[in-house]
Amino acid sequence: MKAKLIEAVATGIEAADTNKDGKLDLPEFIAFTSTFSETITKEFAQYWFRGLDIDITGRLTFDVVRSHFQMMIDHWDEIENNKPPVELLKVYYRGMDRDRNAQVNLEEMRNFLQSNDEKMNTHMAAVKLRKMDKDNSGTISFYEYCISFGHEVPKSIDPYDGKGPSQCCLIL
Ligand SMILES: [Ca+2]
Ligand SMILES: [Ca+2]
Ligand SMILES: [Ca+2]
Repeated sequence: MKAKLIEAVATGIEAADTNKDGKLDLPEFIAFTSTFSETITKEFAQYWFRGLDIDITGRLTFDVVRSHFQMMIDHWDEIENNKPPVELLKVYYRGMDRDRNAQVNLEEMRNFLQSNDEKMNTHMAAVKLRKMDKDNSGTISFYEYCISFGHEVPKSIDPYDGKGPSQCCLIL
């Protein structure tokens, strides 16, 4: 898959822009992911897209798509060894956090895991959640999520890079 992904990043992004508006919407993004992997489900691609679409515009610039997948290529071995870099965890986390409250609850986590694994059920998701939930709040903060993958990050780490809903309300 790595070789295919390198090729897709080099030549496939603009080609996936079928309506030629200079950006990738969800169907175009799904078509793009299918050029380098046959195993990515439509549901998982949807989570992926949501995680990348930090401004919720429904369209991704070529730059966002290119730099994201280039980052995956650069960190390929870590990802394969289940130690994805924090930048990738941010994308997963934002995808999971459907209501964008910077907490992932059991339902959000189960739905995300199910998109990638049809055998996943609520019980299994709950076991995973409990393991990650260091402060026993019943939800997973981004800090807890990073720690569970072995990343030492500050507690204040923001999965939305200052573009999330909580920041917008502080300014108001
Ligand atoms: Ca387009
Ligand atoms: Ca949430
Ligand atoms: Ca927690």
